[in-house]
Amino acid sequence: MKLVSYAAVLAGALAVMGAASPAGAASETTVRQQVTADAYPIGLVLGENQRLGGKQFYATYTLSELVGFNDKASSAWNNTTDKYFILYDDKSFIGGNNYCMRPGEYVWDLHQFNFGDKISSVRVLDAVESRSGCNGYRTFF
Ligand SMILES: [Ca+2]
Repeated sequence: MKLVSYAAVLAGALAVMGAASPAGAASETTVRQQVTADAYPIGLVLGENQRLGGKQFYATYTLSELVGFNDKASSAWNNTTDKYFILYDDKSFIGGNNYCMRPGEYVWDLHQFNFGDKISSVRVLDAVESRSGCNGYRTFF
C-alpha cells in the first residue's frame, strides 16, 4: 500500500513539474533515452532542430568544417564518456564565440545560448588537454 501511495505522489509531483517547468525541460531525459536506444555513433551528435530533431550530423573526430551542416546545428549531444569537444563559431577552429562540451552533456536548444545555427567546426581535445577538461573554455552549464 505504501508503494502505491508513493507512486501516486510521485506521479502528481511529476505532473506539476511538467506544467511548471520551462518548455521541454521535463521531457529531456526521455528524449535522450530514446536517442541512446537508437545507438548513435560515439561522438558528437548535432541536430538540425531542437532536441536533435531534423537532420543529424555526427562528428566522431576533429573537423575543420562541417561539410553540409555549416551553421545548421540547433542542438548538440556529446555522446561519449571521455571526450571533450570544442564547438567553434567559424571554420578551422576560429571564432571568439565557442563552447566546450563535457562527456555526456546535452544541449537541447543551442539558440538559448545564442549559439544556434552557428557551429562551423569542432575539435576534440587530445589526451593531454583532456586532463584539464573544459577549464579555460566557456561552457553551457
Ligand atoms: Ca558559423
